[in-house]
Amino acid sequence: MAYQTLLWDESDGVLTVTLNRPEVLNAVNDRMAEELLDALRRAAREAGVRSVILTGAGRGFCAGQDLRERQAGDFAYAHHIRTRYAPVIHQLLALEKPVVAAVNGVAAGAGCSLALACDLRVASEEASFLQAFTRIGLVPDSGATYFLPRMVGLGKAFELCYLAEPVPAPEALRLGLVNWVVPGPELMQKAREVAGRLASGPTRAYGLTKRALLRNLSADLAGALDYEAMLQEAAGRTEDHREGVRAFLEKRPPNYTGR
Ligand code: LHQ
Repeated sequence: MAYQTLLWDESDGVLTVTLNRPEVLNAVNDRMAEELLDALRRAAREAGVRSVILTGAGRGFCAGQDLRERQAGDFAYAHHIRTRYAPVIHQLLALEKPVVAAVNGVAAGAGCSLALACDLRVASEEASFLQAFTRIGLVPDSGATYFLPRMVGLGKAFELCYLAEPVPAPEALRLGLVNWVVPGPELMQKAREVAGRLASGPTRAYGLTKRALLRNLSADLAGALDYEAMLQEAAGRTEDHREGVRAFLEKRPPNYTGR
């Protein structure tokens, strides 16, 4: 698929996907939703991709649904969310490779949900996070009501969703919405540093760790312990595990290949 709304850039095992409709702060139209899903599926398939950065072109990260694409009231809302947004969120979580959001500017509505569905977030000092939905009489979607309370607690989630005020990057850091905040010019360097480190790590172990953390969000202890045991069976059979132990015993840094 030739991308019209995304940029795909791959180097040293790190794939950078850039949402590229800067004139509308990378608002999501049908084409972008389709392309993003395609790009994430491709990232899963390609063994050379060992970590992913998701960022936005221009001054915004993503302003959520393109509100000019259809007139308010004319969306088949449930169908639109089920067919455009939910598959992207599912794919981000199902992608068994680390995904880092490099949040370069405002992340609003479903654009904020996209950032929250990534594994890690680096934000520039100019970034902000906005639960824009209730501002236009809508309900938080695309996973916002799943991730927000888990990240910031239920009371704060209510505040962010009801009052729909932008959360500036330093406050987002304090709340645990982001992992790092850096000056704008250093954003991609920091994101590449994190994603690069992860791309040279034990890819299968990261993928299985992601599965365990996500699935065990809603497990009981017995279920969580058992699921971990099952995944360890798979991690224990990888070449990277053998290499990790060898490197430890030989007192040298490991050379992980993702196998
Ligand atoms: C936009 C947008 C945008 C189009 C900025 N669309 N053009 C799911 C399913 C079905 C239906 C509905 O929704 C959903 C999920 C959702 O995502 S709902 C939430 C949708 N998003 C929003 O409500 C956010 C709307 N945008 C804003 O509130 C502001 O643009 C923010 C706070 C993000 C940024 O404000 P400013 O920095 O002041 O920028 P701006 O407003 O001047 O925007 C720059 C341009 O981008 C402007 O175009 P223009 O031609 O006037 O320069 C905006 O119209 C355009 N733009 N967001 N979502």
